[in-house]
Amino acid sequence: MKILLVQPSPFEPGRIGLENTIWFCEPVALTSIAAMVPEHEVRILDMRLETEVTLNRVLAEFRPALVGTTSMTTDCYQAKAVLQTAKDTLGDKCFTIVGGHHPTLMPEDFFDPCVDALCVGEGEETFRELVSALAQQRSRGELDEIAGLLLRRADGSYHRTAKRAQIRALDTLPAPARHLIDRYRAEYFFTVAGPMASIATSRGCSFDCNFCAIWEFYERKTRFLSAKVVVDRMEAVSEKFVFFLDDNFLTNKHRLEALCDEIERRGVKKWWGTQGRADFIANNPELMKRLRDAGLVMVLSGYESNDEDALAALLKRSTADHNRRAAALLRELGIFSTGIFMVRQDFSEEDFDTLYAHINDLGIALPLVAILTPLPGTQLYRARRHELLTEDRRLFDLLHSVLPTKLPRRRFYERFAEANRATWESWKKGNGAVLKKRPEFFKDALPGIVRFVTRAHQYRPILESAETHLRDEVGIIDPEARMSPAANEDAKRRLPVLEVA
Ligand code: B12
Ligand code: SF4
Repeated sequence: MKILLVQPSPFEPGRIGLENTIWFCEPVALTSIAAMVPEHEVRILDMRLETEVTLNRVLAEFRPALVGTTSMTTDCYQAKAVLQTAKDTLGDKCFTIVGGHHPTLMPEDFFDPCVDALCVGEGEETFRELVSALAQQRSRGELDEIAGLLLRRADGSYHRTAKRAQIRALDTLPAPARHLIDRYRAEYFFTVAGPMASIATSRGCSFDCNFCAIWEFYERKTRFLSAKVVVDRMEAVSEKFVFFLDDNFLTNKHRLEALCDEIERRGVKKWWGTQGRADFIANNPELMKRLRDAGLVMVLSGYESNDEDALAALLKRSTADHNRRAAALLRELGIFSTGIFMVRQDFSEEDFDTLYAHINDLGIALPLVAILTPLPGTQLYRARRHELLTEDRRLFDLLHSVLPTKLPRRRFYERFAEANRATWESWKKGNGAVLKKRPEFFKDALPGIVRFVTRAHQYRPILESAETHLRDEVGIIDPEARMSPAANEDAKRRLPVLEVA
């Protein structure tokens, strides 16, 4: 059977997002499910790297019997557009399916005639069974027997099939079918590290931060690839740089020790990065040193805030002291710390000043400032849904405020857009430390450094401008409604004319 899997593109070229300069990674969801159906003819299109017309052309030429796409919240409309294009081109001969975090956590966003099915939760087994059933031309009614789906009925309603049990032993899954993305592989990077391969080595997280739905998506369970299989996968990729995609990689000490043993024993020489919590880093200096010696060169951590009350309110279960100790340790070890910090809607001018001063004090290599966003599926969303200014999924990208701000909105974005410049001291301190301690990394990363600097320069004008954020809201957030009543009053007092984007 012919299958086309499509990674959607952002809805507007050049829009600010992580993928511009910070993190652009291979479509692991799609290579993972593709690996489950090796007997079929599968193609993957990464529309972030293709021209707009490619999808139409490939649909018309390849004429797949199944088109699948993936979606996090921000990709919602573009994912639907992919499936709509498939239906428009091929009609009902083509079965369409979407999977990923957003369809699992907010399925109603995909209840649309162009969507035949939604994959709920993990996709490997569900996809394999679905493809097998479609290849045998089983009737739509018989698909009801496949667990883990929401299936569209003739009357337009969706039927939820049995719950799909999670795959217990991740080692039993085949390695993702990366050969299907060979032509894109040179393009994927994390900051200066690229070309970069991505490997997901665990699923789930044992914490329950209220702004994150990872633990809900994976039903509070965490599962791991064994150290042996992780290193098999590392060895199998030709890229010098590897990113472990796990949301919380730094968690099971026993596994991390085993991973270091395995990397050392097999003499694997790769630079790798991952995501991990500041409290783990701060509390495990010896293990962090071992990981560094095994090639760890960058860690992305949610530092979130300088304020204990704010950390507690997010149910983060770590402290500002952990943040401080983690940042210092990473500098000392020569590991790049990428830190995410959250700006809240109740921020005053002083709160912005304090946050930026705190970041400079921490001295991390790459501070990323984001806006607190109640992502669909999270506790925060359920608690604050009634306050949302919009449900438009394009603005749930952590770079726009979907809640009213205390400062006048333009001022809020002006302060937010200052983040890069205001935290320059931190960049200098954090990067300087790594440069001194790991000069050999910079040698290997030289082409990536050139690309990073070029792209950063290219995107600076939009990244550092409040106008970009306001522009994106035009037609989505009502300029009157988007001010909180208090901010509105304040703005009216201070500004002769209420400026709108
Ligand atoms: C890499 C990554 C990115 C990459 C892009 C990834 C991509 N390919 O598009 C980048 C860096 C660009 C990115 C950006 C963002 N990301 Co991100 N990202 C991830 C991360 C760490 C890994 C994704 C991955 O490959 N996972 C491994 C694969 C195997 O898992 P999977 O995607 O869930 O796929 C499985 C199932 O979902 C299902 N499935 C998925 N798709 C399909 C399709 C079909 C047809 C089928 C049958 C099944 C299926 O089967 C797969 C195998 O089991 C996830 C965290 C995570 N654990 O997934 C966050 C995550 C997806 N990101 C998230 C967020 C919030 C963002 C941002 C909004 C904010 C940010 N982090 O700054 C931005 C948005 C981008 C924008 N421009 O606005 C959230 C999404 C929450 C949500 N409600 O959608 C996640 C879950 C992180 C979190 N802690 O909550 N991200
Ligand atoms: S934010 Fe990180 S630590 Fe918190 S639940 Fe999500 S993945 Fe786990």
